[in-house]
Amino acid sequence: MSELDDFMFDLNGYLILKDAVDEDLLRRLNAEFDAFPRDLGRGDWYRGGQRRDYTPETGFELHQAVTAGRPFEELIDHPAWFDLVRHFAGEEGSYLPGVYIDETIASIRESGGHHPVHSGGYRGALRGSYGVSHGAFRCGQVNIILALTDIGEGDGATMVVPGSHKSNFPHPLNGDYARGDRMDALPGAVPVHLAAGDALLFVDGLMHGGSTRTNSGERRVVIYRYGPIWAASRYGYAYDETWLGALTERRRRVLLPVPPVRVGDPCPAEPGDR
Ligand SMILES: O=C(O)CCC(=O)C(=O)O
Repeated sequence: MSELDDFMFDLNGYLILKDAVDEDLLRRLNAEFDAFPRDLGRGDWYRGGQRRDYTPETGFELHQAVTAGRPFEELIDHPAWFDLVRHFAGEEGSYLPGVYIDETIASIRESGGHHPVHSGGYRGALRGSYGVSHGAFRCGQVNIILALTDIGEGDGATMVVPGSHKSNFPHPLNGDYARGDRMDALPGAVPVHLAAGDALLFVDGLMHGGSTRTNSGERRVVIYRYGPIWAASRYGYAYDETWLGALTERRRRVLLPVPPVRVGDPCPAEPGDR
C-alpha cells in the first residue's frame, strides 16, 4: 500500500495486482474448479455453495464459493489485497474498523457469455459507493476479481470505465442491465487483461461488466466483495456454524463480524478489527 495506490485508486477507481496469488494456490483453486459438477442447475447446491448465475449470459456462477473448498478460505484475508480492502472499505480510523465479505463467487465463462454493464457514480447505490473524506476512504464495497486463467483478447475480460465511480452524469450509452446490454463497445470502457494469478481490485461503484468471450475454452475467476463490518449479505446467505468454527479467528471475523446476540447471552464485545 503506497501513496501511489491511493492516488491511482482515487483517480481511476481500480488497481491491478500483479501476481497476487502464487502458482501453488492457483493450481489448487483450478483443481477445485475442475471438480465443480458442471451439470449443477441454477439453485442447486455444491458443498456450501449455490449456483446462482447473475444473468442467463454470465454462465456458471457458484455463490458462497468461500465454502466450496479449502483453497477458497485462503482468499478471505489473502496478503495480496487484505490490507488494501481494509484501507479502502474498512472504515479505517472509525469506531467500526474492519471488513465484511458480502459475496464470494466462482465464475466460469464460455464463448458468447458476458456480464452486462452496470454501476457508475451517477445515482449509484450506497452499497457500492465510492467514498473518501478528510483523507480517509469510506467505500461501500471493494471487489477483488482474481484471474485463474489468462484473460487477454477475446477471453471476456472485465471492462471498466476509469473514473466513472465519480460520474455526476449518466453515461449516455450506458445500457440496461436487465436487458443484458453488452459493454464491449461502450465509449470510455477499457478491458482489464490479466495473467492467471493477477487480480483486479475496484470499487463497485465503478462502471464495469464482463466483455463478451469470443474464444473457445473457459474464463475462470473468483470474485470476493468486501464492505464495512455492519453490511449484510446481499442474498441472505448464512454459514454453517461448524464450518465457521473451524476457520481462523481472523477469517471468521470477516465472514461474521457481528455475531448475533441472543436473549441470555453476555454483553457482546465491541465489534471491529482493532
Ligand atoms: O465477470 C466480469 O468480468 C465482471 C463481473 C461483474 O461485473 C460483477 O461481478 O459485478
